[in-house]
Amino acid sequence: MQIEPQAFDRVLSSMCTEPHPDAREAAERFLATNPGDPGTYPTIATLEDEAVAMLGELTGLEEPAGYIASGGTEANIQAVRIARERAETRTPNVVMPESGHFSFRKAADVLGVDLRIVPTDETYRADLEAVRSCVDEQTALVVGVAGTTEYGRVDPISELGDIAASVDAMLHVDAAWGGFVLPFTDFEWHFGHAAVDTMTIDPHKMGQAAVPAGGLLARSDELLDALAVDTPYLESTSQATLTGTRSGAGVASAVAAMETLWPEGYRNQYVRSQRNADWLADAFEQRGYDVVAPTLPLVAVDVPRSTFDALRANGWRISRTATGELRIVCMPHVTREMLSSFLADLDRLEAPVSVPKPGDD
Ligand code: 0PR
Repeated sequence: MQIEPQAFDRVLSSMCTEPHPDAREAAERFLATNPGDPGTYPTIATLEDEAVAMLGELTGLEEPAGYIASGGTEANIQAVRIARERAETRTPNVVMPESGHFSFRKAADVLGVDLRIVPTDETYRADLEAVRSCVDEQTALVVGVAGTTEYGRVDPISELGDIAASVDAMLHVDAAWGGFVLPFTDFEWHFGHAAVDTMTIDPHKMGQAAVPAGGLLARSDELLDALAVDTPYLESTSQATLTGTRSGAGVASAVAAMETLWPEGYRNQYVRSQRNADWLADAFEQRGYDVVAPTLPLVAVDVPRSTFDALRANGWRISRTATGELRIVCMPHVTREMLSSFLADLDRLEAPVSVPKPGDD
């Protein structure tokens, strides 16, 4: 097979990125290992413990429970599953702001829970009044997002925790994308800041690990126990993961990326990405576009549909929010040069077309 994967030089829509060279190398070495069978593959199982311990360090948790999942979707499904298992009612509901990721829709569907979606406010964050009036005795879980997929916003996590506690529900924070940049901001988002029970934080997004490496964290082993099933013919006795055979490459690459980059490498990356996002937002504003000011390295801007289509036709990998704004995620592979070249294409495409006069060649 001679085909090479596509380059990253025009990718502005992805929440994944080029893995760090150390992560790539570790992934290749551990390609044939299965952390789903720790009795047979003890080395990768030990590495997974390390990965979870390091994720705990990022998220204010001294003795974290958790595992490296296939991605944010699996981690979110499992968090809903924990809440459902622990709920006393047989008709549990989950309350989530509309900015929550669509993986919760899958979770609700698979797990048979009622997903209640509440509006966000004018700052694109969970509307606390709406959450308060939506929760009830059947609420098993309240979801807050720390780094929303569309606008990079951080919900008021601590207040959501209070609301969850008022009805004896759990609090899950989805920091799938934001988790590796938030440690360098003033946001209050993690286990050390608020009554968070479970969290999604994905090394394969801002963590610069290879795909697949998602992260599910829980405040205590007891929460994870809600997921455990017996594994009669394995040397280990139970399994809390959703999938069986899992990617040792993902686990090893997550450890390698975190060992190399935590904390200074990630801090430098955050600063660089945030500067790029702020610079890009300014550049759009100077051109007269409406911009949703970036609070994390993600810019949303209102450009006409025809311009968006023309940029895509020019090879730019860009995507849109549900309401149609162009969305640019300043991932590690996104450089200032790329953004300048993107803006040059935008200027060229938006320039008034000069209509040739009769007689012109
Ligand atoms: N939670 C949040 C906040 C997310 O942004 C995402 C993914 C997930 C959970 C689910 O994670 P997994 O995709 O790992 O299961 N957000 C992006 C999306 O679905 C991911 C993405 C990745 C998009 C690569 C494009 C891309 O090229 O839109």
